[in-house]
Amino acid sequence: MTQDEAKAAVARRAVEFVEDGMRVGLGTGTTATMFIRALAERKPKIRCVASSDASFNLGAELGLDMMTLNELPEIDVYIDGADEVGPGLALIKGGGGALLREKIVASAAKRFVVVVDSSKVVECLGKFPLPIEVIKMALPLVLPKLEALGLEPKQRRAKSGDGPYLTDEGNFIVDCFVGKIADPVMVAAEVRAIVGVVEHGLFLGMAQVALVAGEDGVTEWLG
Ligand code: ABF
Repeated sequence: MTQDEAKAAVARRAVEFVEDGMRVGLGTGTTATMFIRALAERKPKIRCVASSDASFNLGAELGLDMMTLNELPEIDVYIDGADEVGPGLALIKGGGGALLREKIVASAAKRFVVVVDSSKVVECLGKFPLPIEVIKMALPLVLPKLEALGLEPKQRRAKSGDGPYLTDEGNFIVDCFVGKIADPVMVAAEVRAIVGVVEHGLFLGMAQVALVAGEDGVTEWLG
């Protein structure tokens, strides 16, 4: 099974978590995009919010009833990918740059189902660089503080190579090359305490279910 086939398999399985009448959070990234497409094919009678402009626009284009959190502040199920899934369904997210809105939508959901291929599953978080969203003017203050924590921060550049990467909220992203995050709760608290940090990509105690696709098909893990 290729990585794309695995992503497609979890995306299809995730559709089973959605029932007519539900308020559904749509995630961001390639796996979430496959989920949105598979969901829209069924023409469900649901209302949706999205964790990025890209997913909002895709949902609207495919005929889903897209709303804002203002109109739909409570969500039954949020379905999104991740960059790493560690013990206890602790996650690193934000490789796609949408971590702030992803965490906001996840926090509004009764149930967060994370959808990944098995290459994302790790015994210890941190091999994938930890993304941190930072207010633009605070960057010169935040970078040395992240360095002092030993997090090896590097500002993300735009994919076009043209200037810094900007999130949907107009903030910078700093990727931290940690290697191993032995104590994610402590790192989350240290990073959050830095003034100018808007949010970090550690999603701890947020996901209730992980759908993981590997050679044996899709397995369901509970957090
Ligand atoms: C979002 O998309 C992000 O949190 C994460 O960075 C990415 C997952 O990657 P993929 O594109 O492989 O689904 O879920």
